[in-house]
Amino acid sequence: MQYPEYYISLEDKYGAHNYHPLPVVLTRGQGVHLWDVEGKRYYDFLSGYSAVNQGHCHPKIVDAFVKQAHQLTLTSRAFYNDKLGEFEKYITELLGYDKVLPMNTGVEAVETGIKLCRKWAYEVKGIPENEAVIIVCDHNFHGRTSTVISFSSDPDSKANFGPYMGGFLTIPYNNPEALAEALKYKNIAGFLVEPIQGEAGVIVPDEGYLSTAKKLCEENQVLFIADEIQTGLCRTGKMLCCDHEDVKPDILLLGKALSGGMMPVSAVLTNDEIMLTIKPGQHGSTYGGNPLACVTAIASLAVLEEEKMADNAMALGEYFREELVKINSPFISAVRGKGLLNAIEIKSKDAEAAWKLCLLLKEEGLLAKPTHGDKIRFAPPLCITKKQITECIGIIKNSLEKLEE
Ligand code: IF1
Repeated sequence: MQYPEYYISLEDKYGAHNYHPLPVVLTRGQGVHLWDVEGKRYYDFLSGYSAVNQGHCHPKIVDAFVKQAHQLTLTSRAFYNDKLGEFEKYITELLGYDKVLPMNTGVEAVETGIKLCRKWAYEVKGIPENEAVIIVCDHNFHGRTSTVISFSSDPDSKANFGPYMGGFLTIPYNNPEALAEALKYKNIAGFLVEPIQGEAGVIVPDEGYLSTAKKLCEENQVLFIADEIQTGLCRTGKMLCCDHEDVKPDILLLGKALSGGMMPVSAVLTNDEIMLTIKPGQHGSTYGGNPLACVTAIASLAVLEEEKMADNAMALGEYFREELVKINSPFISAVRGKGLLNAIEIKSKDAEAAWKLCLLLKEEGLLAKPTHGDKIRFAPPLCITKKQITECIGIIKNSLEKLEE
């Protein structure tokens, strides 16, 4: 065992400086807990940015993963394998779609959704070649490829990575009138939206926004593409966040918790009319649909269902926000969220207050990370219990009391 400083200095010296982590070096995880290299235990309130909804190293997912790792991990899609079809059947039946296209990272699912939408626009809707436009929202976060950052409004993600990809039109989020106006433009193919904007600071749109947006898209023969990479898979208290408004996206993007944190697994689900516009050789990925990913994904979805994680997220999310409000701290200017995807906004003269609070939380045994300076996301694994949430509220309260003006 080495001191934490050792591991931090290794990353600092040999790794790219594209992150600014909290100074904690983790070595083990189980359920809602993480342990650092000195043996200190923490509650994980980030859950790998919602990739470990099922909890760290869930035994059922680990078993499926290890068993398959001994048997067969990758064939490429040049051949069939005996796990891909089973995964495809499982996930399409579970979520009610005709077909699925498996990829790896979240942003690859977004790229795939964009490509499918464009292909459908040219070959089914009849938009003239290279003229298709996809509407996106201000302050979106959909990943970091050069296409996806082309329609980001975050200067950090975007600046000096040009030239950018065209064919995107940005409108304000949570604004059906703006969507209705944008849909009047020529050659609109799709509307890409996060049901809750995660990176922007857990921005929950008004009730009815998603259903209105879906209806407007339908009226204009435009595909409603939901990025549920962060909001999906029980995080917000339903299997999908769109389920809160009984909206069924034309194209559904999933990632993160699809593998319970074991490996990158993402998926795009849609109907035959859209999916079958892509023919052999027109899209793919070496690792997409590999048997190890497929069995891990089936186990990850099964755990969400068997352990009723949506219901737990819904009930404990309500309780958590209520208790946060009761703390009544002068530093908290907003509490918002849905299910166990939550955030607080920190109000202080000190611009570093949110970072300092996260350091205090770490000392008290809870890990969370600030974004945009003043927001802190609270998103524990969905296997957390009421007793544990209550203990965490105590930790948050103590830390806020130690925070200095
Ligand atoms: C990072 C936030 C979370 C996503 C949505 C696609 C992707 C993401 C809605 C891409 C990824 C991440 C990536 C992570 C930080 C993070 C994040 F802070 F940006 F908002 F989750 F909270 N669509 N979200 O949220 O998925 O390719 O990364 O698998 O470090 O950049 P990916």
